Amino acid sequence: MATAAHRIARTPEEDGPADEAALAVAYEAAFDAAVAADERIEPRDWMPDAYRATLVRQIAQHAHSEIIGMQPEANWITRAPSLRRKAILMAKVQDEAGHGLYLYSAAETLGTSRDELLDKLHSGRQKYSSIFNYPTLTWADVGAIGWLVDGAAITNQVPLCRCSYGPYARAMVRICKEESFHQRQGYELLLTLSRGTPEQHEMAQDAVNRWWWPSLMMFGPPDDQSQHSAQSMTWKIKRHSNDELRQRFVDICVPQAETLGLTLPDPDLRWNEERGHHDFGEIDWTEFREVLKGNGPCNEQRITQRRRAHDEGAWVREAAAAYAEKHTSKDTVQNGATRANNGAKDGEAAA
Ligand code: BYC
Repeated sequence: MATAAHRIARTPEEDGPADEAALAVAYEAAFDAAVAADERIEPRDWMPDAYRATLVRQIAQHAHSEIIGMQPEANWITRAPSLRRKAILMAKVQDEAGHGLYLYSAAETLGTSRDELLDKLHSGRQKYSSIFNYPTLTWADVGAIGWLVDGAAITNQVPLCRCSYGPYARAMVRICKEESFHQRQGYELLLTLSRGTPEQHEMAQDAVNRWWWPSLMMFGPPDDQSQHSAQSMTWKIKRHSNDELRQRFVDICVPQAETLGLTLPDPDLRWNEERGHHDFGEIDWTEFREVLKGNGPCNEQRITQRRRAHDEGAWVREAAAAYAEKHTSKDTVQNGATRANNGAKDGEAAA
């Protein structure tokens, strides 16, 4: 039986000459039906231009966050306190690079090249997550990033595994599995520090104090100021609003902080029996907006380092392109030769 998604995969050519306006209406209706039926929209399906643009915006911002997000933690690779911690941290930072690759590939299925997206990141025309504009001052920050930043990422990203756009949803499945490992390593690191010497405990507490509020900002502006949420939820790109996910994250963190023996730096944090959730204090949205404008503590450093890494990697891209080119031409020659050979053999057989 043809599903709505199959119907929208049909192109105008397949439908034969018809009234273009009527076709556009039919495609839009089929797209809406596919979304309503929780079917996946795939790259070759018809989709509204605004849906495509929204996905490119969100996936690009997400991909950029993954690769910029390598920087704060990479800062501690050379100073990890043991070989075990160093190996774990290197694996984690490498995972983030991989996540960037899956996401840039997902964006490519929408017709946007990785070069184009990187160019927009480097020229400041596309954003990355606010969270990566804060410094990693001590080793405990690696733990706080794992517990809070990766924890917030999982809370936000698990629902994205059900995103209406197939390639993004599928990329998120693997990303979430890896993020879950990242979150646990951060939690275990903080637990070790918290149960260590008084100085180590204090270092863990200080890191949590500094990362708590920026982690809450990761979920984006409050719902009444979120310009994209309503449309993204109608399209089932987002499944929950920013405030819903933020609340879920706070509710998850409170008991975890108790087990860690650490406090969350919010005097207004308390259980609300009536709501069945924790109330929490006012987020400093002025700080959030300033970070988004480029005025956070590390914005300049992060983007400068990213541009430098890109420039220094130019020779790798050139070598890879030359290698691919060489193999394509070799394959073409070889395929040509094989075809000629096969032709000759067929001729022999016929003779
Ligand atoms: N930082 O209408 P809204 C990671 C922007 S990676 C910066 O609510 P939307 C990790 C927003 O883009 C973490 N900008 O937007 C990696 C929009 O501006 P534009 C990244 C933000 O899209 C390595 C404007 O504010 N995760 O976890 O409906 C190591 C209005 O917002 C932020 C993702 O990207 C922010 N925090 O919702 C460890 C997940 N918040 O584009 C961890 C996928 C909002 O109009 N993305 N803005 O100029 C999403 O789920 C959504 O895009 C957001 C925002 C919830 C972030």
